[in-house]
Amino acid sequence: MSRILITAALPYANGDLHLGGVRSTYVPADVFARFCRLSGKKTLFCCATDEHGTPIEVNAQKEGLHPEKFVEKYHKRQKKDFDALGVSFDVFYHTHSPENHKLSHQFYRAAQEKGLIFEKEVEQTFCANCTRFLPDRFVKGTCPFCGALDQYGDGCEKCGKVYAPRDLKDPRCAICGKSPTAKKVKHAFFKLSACGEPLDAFLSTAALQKDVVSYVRNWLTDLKDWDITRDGPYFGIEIPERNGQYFYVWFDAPIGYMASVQAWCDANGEKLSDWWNEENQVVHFIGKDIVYHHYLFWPAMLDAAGFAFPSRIPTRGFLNVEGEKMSKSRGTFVLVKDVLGRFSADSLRYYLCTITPNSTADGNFAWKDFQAKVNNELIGAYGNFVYRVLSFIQRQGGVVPVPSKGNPVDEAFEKRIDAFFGPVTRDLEQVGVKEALEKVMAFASEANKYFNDRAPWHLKEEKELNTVLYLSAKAAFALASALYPFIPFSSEQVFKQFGVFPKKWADVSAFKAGLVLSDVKPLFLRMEDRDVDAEIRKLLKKH
Ligand code: B3M
Ligand code: ZN
Repeated sequence: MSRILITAALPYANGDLHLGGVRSTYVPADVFARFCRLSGKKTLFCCATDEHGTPIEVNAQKEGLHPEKFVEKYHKRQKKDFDALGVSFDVFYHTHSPENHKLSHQFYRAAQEKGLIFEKEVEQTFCANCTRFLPDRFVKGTCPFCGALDQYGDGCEKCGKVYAPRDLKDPRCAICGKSPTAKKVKHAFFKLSACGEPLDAFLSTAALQKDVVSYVRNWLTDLKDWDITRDGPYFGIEIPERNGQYFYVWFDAPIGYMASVQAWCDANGEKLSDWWNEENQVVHFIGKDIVYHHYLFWPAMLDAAGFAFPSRIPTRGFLNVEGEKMSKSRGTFVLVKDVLGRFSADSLRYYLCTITPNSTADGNFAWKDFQAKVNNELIGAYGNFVYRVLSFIQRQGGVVPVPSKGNPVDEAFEKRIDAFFGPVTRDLEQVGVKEALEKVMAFASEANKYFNDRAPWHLKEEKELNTVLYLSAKAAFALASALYPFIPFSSEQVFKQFGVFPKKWADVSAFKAGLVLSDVKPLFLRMEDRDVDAEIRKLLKKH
């Protein structure tokens, strides 16, 4: 049976998880991974912290920690957030690892053998006082575009323009404050300009996201060779034959996907080649800010090293908060752990799925919208239905009753229970999380309507009452099964109340008359105004 390998973009071990990343990448990837596993596919869901590069080195210095200690600290914190959110990685590894070291050298050598690595002299910023090269973040100065003071060497936080450290007016070494000089040095380049043909073939992969491919194709005519080295000291993977130079973080970062698979395989007696091959699917979930790296650099590197191209790269847009760009200083930079401090993981997962279409469209997180979707849809259409049905049965003795045939309304409803999975499955196969969820919720409304119309509290005839209760309970079980990939915690609660778990995706045969209900209680807490308003006030305070 073919296998499916799912990866989610590797978060920098440089801070806590924020809503933008979980909305674009981790929640959709987790929904898909859970759906694949439940569908019986052999699935491996991998991620790691991205631990190299200058921003990490700079921040480690600020915290007075060695980069190794620093990334370890954030790796642990992110792991905790992922667990709390129910993101079910099979492996959450590190890019600063022996596996990644080894594979990065393998990729480099393979590219060399294919003639895709060449040397070129570049001018780098150098601090004579510190006797070191100063990569982007180690240089500060005045923005050449808008004149903002005290900006980093890689771009201006005021006007958003991107530039090289040497473009800064009045550049200074961020460590000692002295003005740096320029020094010529040889770097290794990856000859992306020679990869037009394989990249063209890759971009013809049918399952790639059309809205992305259409603009990536424009870049093919002007492929720029890529500087993959950085001068030491640099927190990264050293290239011994280049004498004190390191791989640029973006060279070893995607190899980190593979290194995580390798680490998992070593621990589980399997082989990397059993996962990463032409027969299987390799699916990378990413945000649209890293399209260039995943649609060009990475496939070119894979091709050079003789590995299969990815099958899909689900690519999602940015998240705004209350209509504004996420920004730390404006208080719109919302952390996962802050939301989970007050509201449940399933509420957050549900809401994020409703604002994440199968495209690069940006989403907007708004507290009042979050509250309305949770209270009206998740609880109003689903949670209350399940609770009403199960507590009704509980009051009748707590056993799922035996149904009878004959009533056309009931029979039509039973057909709907069996049929609604079909379109949901098709959406999920295409990684359409929002689209699939909307279809499940449409069925929840149908189930509600059925329960209200058939009003079991008015039914006197036992056979009829039993049938309505049986079918309503079956609908509740089917809904919990269909919602499991999206909101696993509450679905598990429903399965426990029934005492059985679904055997497979879209298979409700575990549900039957005679099941004894236990511990029936509401699945969710309403989001109250006072809590939501407190979050909004927090946001306004920073404005
Ligand atoms: N660490 C995070 C980002 O730019 C970056 C992703 C690496 S994926 C191989 O969003
Ligand atoms: Zn200096």
